[in-house]
Amino acid sequence: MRLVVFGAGAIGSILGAYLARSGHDILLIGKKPQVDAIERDGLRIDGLTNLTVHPRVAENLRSGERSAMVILTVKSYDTEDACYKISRALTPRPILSVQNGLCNLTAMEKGLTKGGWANPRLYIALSVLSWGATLLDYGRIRHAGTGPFLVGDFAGGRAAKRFASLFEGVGISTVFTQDILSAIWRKAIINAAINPVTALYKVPNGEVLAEPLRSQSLALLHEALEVARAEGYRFAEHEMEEEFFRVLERTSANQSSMLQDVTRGKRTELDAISGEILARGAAHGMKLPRTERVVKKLKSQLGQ
Ligand code: KPL
Repeated sequence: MRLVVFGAGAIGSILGAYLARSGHDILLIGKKPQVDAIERDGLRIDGLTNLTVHPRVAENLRSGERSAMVILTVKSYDTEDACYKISRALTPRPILSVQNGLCNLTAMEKGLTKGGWANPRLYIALSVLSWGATLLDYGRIRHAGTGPFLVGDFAGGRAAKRFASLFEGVGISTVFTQDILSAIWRKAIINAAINPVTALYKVPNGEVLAEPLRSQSLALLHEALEVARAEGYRFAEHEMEEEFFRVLERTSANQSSMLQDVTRGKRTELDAISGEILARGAAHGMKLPRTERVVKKLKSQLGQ
């Protein structure tokens, strides 16, 4: 099948590589250094999977490109712009977000509508993927940890089930859920607890299992959980804590995506994760001192 993977970061590259290995014709859209490296040497994945593939790569999506479906793996702050470009180049078709953060659905709808798609919700599928993935160098990615891949949509599974069978067909186990927004909130709570702390102290995820970072992260988890509750999501505290520890153990050797961004001097997804939790908390009149403090500290460390 011809497919576009829009976003050649660590996750987009691994998904693209799995699909290409199984014979799908993949076009990976990425930034120049990544595109150049993949064109020259191929795309190499190490760790849980070891493979080298040679997908087609480009910096931009050409109008009329053939693609049955689109997989969106850009950073959350690029979602609207990427979706605008996709909808300018392609007529409506299923599009799956594999991203972090709480704002992607809104940004996708905005971008796709601006580019001319009517009723984008009919085509949008969302997902939650908790894999440990690191961009070691351009064209070289380490796949360090797996976890569940949940997909869902707003059209009774019409879009999401197509992606689920696509990924199942290439050996990536996928679970369809009726309630993907709950799953996204759960992931955002975990990200809000782990990512800013690992980015601030520059430690791999596993170090959050020990004190003093464990208590600091758990405090962030509890604040984010309160906001989720105010938004109508009733997650049990002990279940969220268990999930938090499970993710840390499964990705213990890995650096969080936020720490990788900080290390590489890239913009982080702090606003789309903790910033959005603060904004939604404020809308409910809530005070979130621990989240506020960590956001402030990290922003001042990054000079923002
Ligand atoms: O999603 C993640 C990330 O690094 O962004 C995990 C691995 C769950 C850590 O929060």
